[in-house]
Amino acid sequence: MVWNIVCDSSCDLRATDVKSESVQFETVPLRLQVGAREFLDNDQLEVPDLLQAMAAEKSASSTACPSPAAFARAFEKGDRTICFTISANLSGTYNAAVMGRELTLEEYPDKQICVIDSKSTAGAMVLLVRRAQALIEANPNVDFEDLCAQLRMYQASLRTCFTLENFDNLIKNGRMRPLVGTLLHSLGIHVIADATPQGTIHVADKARGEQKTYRAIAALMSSSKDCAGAEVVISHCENLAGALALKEQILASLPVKSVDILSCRGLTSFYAMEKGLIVGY
Ligand code: X90
Repeated sequence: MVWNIVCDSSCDLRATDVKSESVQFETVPLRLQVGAREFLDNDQLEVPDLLQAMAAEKSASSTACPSPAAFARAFEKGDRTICFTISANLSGTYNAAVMGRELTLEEYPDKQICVIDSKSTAGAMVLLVRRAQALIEANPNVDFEDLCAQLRMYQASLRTCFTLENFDNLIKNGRMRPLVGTLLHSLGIHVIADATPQGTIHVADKARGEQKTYRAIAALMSSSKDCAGAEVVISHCENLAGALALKEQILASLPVKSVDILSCRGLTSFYAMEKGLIVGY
């Protein structure tokens, strides 16, 4: 019995980040189009190269979800697969994974495949992968449907918020409404956004200066759910110093269990842009 955990590449884990005797882990890459150049968001992608190309490019840039066949190739490698995707309200990735599941089951009707919409991305997906891995390792014979139900409940308990220096790519690609008024024009204002329960982006708050921004993020986290014992994952786009300062603020003001820091892979770097911080908890 081979257990498979599959994610799209917006989950900021690399293949080497998941070590397990009993579970295989694979990420299916999205594609990033910067002017005439295409980057595949795999483990070989160098984020600084991507950011440099983005800064140099004047024409439109965009991203594209993986094909159903790419998911099917990943699903075929296991007997039982748990797949997490980026929010279906932000990307066609979830639908591609569901179609990939159908393709796989046509050929291998005995396989079991569960596709779960994370309604988020980045750290929330990392937490889902870790929970799936822990539950499978604790009981490799766990009932498949029970496991999927537990993971769906965990998904619904997770929250995401983020702050970016630059929302251009999210707005230009139609993933969020344009910022208005003071949000757009005041210098030094940091916009803090969060994920709605449906997996869309919502502007939640604003703050002036970095320390106040981190305090506002901690306050938003505390009002969004009971954070006692929560595991927190911060993804940063070339902003380790910011991630460390935010981690300190979270540990000082919330009763969370742990705060891990990861660097953004390609897809989250494309949208979070330089200095972006995304918090899953
Ligand atoms: O299908 C595609 O081409 C991918 C489109 C992805 C669009 C948005 C990615 C945003 C990632 C900001 C964090 C947002 C968390 C929001 C959760 C609802 C970076």
